[in-house]
Amino acid sequence: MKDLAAKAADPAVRELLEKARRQGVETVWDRYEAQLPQCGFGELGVCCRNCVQGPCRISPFEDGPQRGICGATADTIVARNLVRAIAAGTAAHSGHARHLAHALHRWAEGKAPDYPVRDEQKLRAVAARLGLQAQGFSVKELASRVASEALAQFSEGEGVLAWLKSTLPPGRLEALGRLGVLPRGIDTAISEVMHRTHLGVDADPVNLLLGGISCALADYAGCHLATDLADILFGTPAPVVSEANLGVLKADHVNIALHGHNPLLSDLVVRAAREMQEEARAAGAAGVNLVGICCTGNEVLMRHGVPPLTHSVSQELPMLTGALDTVVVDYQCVYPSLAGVAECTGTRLITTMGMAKIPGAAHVEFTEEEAAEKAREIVRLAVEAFAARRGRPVHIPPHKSRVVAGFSVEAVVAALSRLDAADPLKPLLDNIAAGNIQGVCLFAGCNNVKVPQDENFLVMARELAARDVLCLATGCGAGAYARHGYLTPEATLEYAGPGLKAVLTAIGEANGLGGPLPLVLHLGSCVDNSRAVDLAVAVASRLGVDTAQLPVVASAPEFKTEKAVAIGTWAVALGFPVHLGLVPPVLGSAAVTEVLTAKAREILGGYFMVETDPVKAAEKIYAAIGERRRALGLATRPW
Ligand code: BF8
Ligand code: SF4
Repeated sequence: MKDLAAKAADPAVRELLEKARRQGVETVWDRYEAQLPQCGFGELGVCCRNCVQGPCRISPFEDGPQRGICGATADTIVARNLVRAIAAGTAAHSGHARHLAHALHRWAEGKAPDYPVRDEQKLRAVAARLGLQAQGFSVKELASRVASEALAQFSEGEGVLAWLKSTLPPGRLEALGRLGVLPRGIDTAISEVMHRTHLGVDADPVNLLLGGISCALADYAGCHLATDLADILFGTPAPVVSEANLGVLKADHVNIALHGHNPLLSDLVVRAAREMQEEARAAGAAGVNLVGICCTGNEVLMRHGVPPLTHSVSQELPMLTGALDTVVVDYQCVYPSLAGVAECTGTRLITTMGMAKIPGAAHVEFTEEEAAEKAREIVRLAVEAFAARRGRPVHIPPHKSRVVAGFSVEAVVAALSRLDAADPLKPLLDNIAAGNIQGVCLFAGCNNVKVPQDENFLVMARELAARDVLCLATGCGAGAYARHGYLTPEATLEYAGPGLKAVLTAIGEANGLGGPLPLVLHLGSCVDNSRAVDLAVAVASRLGVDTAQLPVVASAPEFKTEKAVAIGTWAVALGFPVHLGLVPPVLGSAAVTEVLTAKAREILGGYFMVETDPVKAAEKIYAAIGERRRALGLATRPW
């Protein structure tokens, strides 16, 4: 068991990992071990494959090659690799956003009947924020205008992108403008990074990093767009109670896992499953049981209370229960290894996007025009898979935790307004000023096979909450807290410091919960990091300070993907300290490392800090919060 503890903090994951071992099913942890020792050049970021004269690698030792064949230095290569990662992350988030914009646009044109506006209030709020005249327009007309505005963000335009201009404080926009890093279009920014990192274009590491920051700001616009449009199409989340972890599977139900990112597909599967319970019963099941994996899981938890099953590195394991009939995926963070596991366990793996197929999986091509029909087809395939699994042994680890999720900004403001209807942010600000809340930490990002799954998230939230730091979470980080019972009032009573506990209790009681809000507030999927920015910007505007002065920090303690790199970079650009729990592949360049950790602070206010030990990381975050409190003239407490 000791070596299992080094792989995952979640007992359900460990249980299935042991089962995988017994059955000889290969997992991500086995493949990681097979990769060891990993390439030191790659770890330092000094390997370049940007042309076919290479691959070139820069020696960390003085007597080895110090330049690539074209003459590129370690500084150039490290910077180029980093900004290419930002571009890939931006392409993923904004591809997701564009997909939503197309659906809204097609609905407005009468071509995608399954995507009506479900939250007119949000549509009107977004239109107003963008400065669009709404009065006198029908919902369809307004949807068309908002969708057109959204689609216009992608190509090169004049002036500041509407989604940046309408969501960031003017002072911050001015500062970013002076640095020349405001992107002119989302796709423009991505393509410019690909251009400038081609052989023989930009060789200046600082200039390259500025290009990366510009692209990361385009990523922020894409994330915010995705959140706004998903709310318009599927509803703005409100607090919801559910459960999380492998124990949410039900042996006698058709179990369908929704995995990937875009609610465009998963939200319709939720609706189809509700209508098709009878078909499931006709096949001998007690009903259809939907569960979520990764960020799609977050989307359907936030809006429908669908229980999250597992996250990120443990995504292969639920099939080993023998109870999972179908895993439906769209795109991003879906391990291709799922196909092999599905073959062993008889699970049906269904890909749905033309651009994201997996050899060995069934494919149901999703289209916006026939979305509801495709969703029903998927549920039907799952019912068939259930019928085929009867008689096979099932073992569901008995672990699950209660979850309270659904904290959109609108929901947080509504909860706060029960304390002060005229000025909802005031109780939050007063408590920050009084020190009952020392500051805020947003936990974001993935699990990474190099860290015992969830461990860093759990340790850091406990350490910080005990010191009255308000914890927010998104993505697989929020999933970790969900599976370990941290999204509950009980966790607040157990782990929060006295000030934080009092504040969360006052808000909870004012909202009729009879107890505190959860220890960690679940804001949604990774694109929903934009919700955290909205909250921070609202607080900054209310205080009349810049975001870089707020006692607010972001942390990605187990980050993995290029999307996470893009998010971390825009968080720095918006003025926040960002903690990373793994060492990013930049240490091969002292110059790049210096820019990310020190220079960034001078010019942006935000900066990266790397700390792999979770207790020390919490201490550093607390120190960063304290430093900002002191600068605002607020009292601090020692660690
Ligand atoms: O967008 S946290 S592993 S699922 S990248 Fe992926 Fe990372 Fe999970 Fe969501 Ni985000
Ligand atoms: Fe080598 Fe330069 Fe080509 Fe990179 S771009 S592979 S450093 S020659």
